[in-house]
Amino acid sequence: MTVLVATFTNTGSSIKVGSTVQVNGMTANDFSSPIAYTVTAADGSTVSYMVTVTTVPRSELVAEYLFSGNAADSSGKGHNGVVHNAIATLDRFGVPSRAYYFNNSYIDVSDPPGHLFNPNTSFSISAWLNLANDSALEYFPLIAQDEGLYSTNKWYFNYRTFDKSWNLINALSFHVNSPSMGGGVRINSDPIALQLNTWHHVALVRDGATFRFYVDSIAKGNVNSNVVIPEVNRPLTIGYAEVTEFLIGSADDVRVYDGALTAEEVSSLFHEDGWTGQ
Ligand SMILES: [Ca+2]
Repeated sequence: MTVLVATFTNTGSSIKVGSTVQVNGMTANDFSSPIAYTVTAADGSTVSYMVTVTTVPRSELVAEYLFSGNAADSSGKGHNGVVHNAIATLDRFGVPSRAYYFNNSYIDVSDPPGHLFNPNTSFSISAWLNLANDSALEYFPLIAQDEGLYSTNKWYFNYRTFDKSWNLINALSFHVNSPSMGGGVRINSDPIALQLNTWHHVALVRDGATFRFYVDSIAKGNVNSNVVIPEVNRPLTIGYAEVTEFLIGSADDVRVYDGALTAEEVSSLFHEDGWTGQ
């Protein structure tokens, strides 16, 4: 943070931070605090822009799957995944073997059993999804822990085109169930209609009694819920849930945090490595 070099394009005659002329891709600054960039136009008039750098703290990261040729957990917490027939594929930058394509395949993380994080206070899930074209599908599992079908212990984050009653919803959905919950709870984002064959960043943040959804860093719904997520005595799975539901498409950079990400931190994850959208 203390020696970061910015790249920028500009019109006008100069850009300064304080009295120091800034050179694109050259001048380093300390971004521990917001910095004012002052642009001077040809007529001598000036405009200042405050620039704030947000990084996502890794202290609350409990699992991180960058899929750089395997499903290793790079969080340092040792929750390594095992790949079951998922195929290494291009990531959003077009780099080979940096994401996984799923089609009746999955990754599971069996060590250790039980919660990787405390789901009943605050947690966050961040990932990239690229849904393949299959009009027959109504659900796209991203990540889950479940003991099976119906009213078994589970939490399950997915994208759904239809709800249980076959109403078109096109929403990110967080489903919780247990033997004592009957039909369970479905917490849905605003309608979002993810484009197929396109990388989208999706995020779910639980901040106490509020669930927040984001797509490509844009807020897509706040839902109040005090749902109690049960202990689930089954492995965490990526690309698969509830015995029969499989992701058809690619996923990448799946991260789970034991804390609530801010909107700025979600935006920082969306823009990671210079991504500006597809
Ligand atoms: Ca990746």
